[in-house]
Amino acid sequence: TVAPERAPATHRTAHGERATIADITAGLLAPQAATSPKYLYDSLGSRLFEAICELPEYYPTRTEASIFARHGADIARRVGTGSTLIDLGAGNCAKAASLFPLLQPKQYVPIDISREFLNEAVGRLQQRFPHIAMMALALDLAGHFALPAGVEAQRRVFFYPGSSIGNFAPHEAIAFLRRVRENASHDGGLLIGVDLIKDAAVLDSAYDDAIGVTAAFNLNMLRHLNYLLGADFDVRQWQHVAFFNAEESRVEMHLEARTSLTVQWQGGERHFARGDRIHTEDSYKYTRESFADLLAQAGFTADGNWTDDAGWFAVMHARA
Ligand code: AVJ
Repeated sequence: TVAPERAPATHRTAHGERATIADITAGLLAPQAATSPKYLYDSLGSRLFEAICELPEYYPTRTEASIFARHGADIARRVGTGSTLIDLGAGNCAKAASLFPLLQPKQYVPIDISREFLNEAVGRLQQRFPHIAMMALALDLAGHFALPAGVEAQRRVFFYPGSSIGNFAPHEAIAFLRRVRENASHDGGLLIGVDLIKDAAVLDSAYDDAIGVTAAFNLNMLRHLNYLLGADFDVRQWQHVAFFNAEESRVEMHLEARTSLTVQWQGGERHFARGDRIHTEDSYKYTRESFADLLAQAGFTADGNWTDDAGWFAVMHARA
């Protein structure tokens, strides 16, 4: 079953998220123009992200998978079997499904903003794992979220892989993890994937790959904004810029004007000089210590972490 969406369908991204013209306009008109990374994900954007995950330069997905493959038994000992596995931003549910044999959850609760996508994935999964109770929830995790009564209250384990936490600034990440903990009850936990600080050249190429898939992913946001706002961005007038900002410990993505130009949309217009940028995404990187500290600030107790040989990515478990 999928919970009904409550908010009126005004403007929605391909993932079903409410996109307010006013919000996007405020970002585009700010002294440093910026947009939320959620606008990277229309249907083409989601497929481009899937392609990014196959790139040799984009190490997070395969490195995380290698950690689960190598340390799965140890991870399962910490997490325990028979839990209620709550998958935050589940998408196609593939990552969680690959852990079912190890974690043997009693109930699986995938949460994603895109209801249709989720419904399809869960339908298929339920046939493969008929003994696991499944309850798909279409929820926007950006706000306060409360889990409905059908979600088992005992042994809730929240699963947040892929370093999705990196899109939050640290203070936002703490607030988000506090909300997760509030939903976890006393005997719950969190299993999370965290991307680690590493050589800047490795980070730079992971977000600026040789064949330009990440560039296409970033530039595609302009097409999406054209659709959402009725804007007149000319994609060819912009270029992808991505780099590791060591001071802020984050990879930044920007779209940079290649020429002097003006963009108009429903409710606004802005001139961009050549070289001006729109800040489209931050992807924060941590050390194992700095992330353990962040977990502690959110009220969690760190309980096991695993990494790859190069120390590029970490999977961490914490108790509520
Ligand atoms: C989906 C937020 C984890 O930050 O690595 C990939 C998104 N952006 N390449 C990341 C992304 C550019 C990704 N997350």
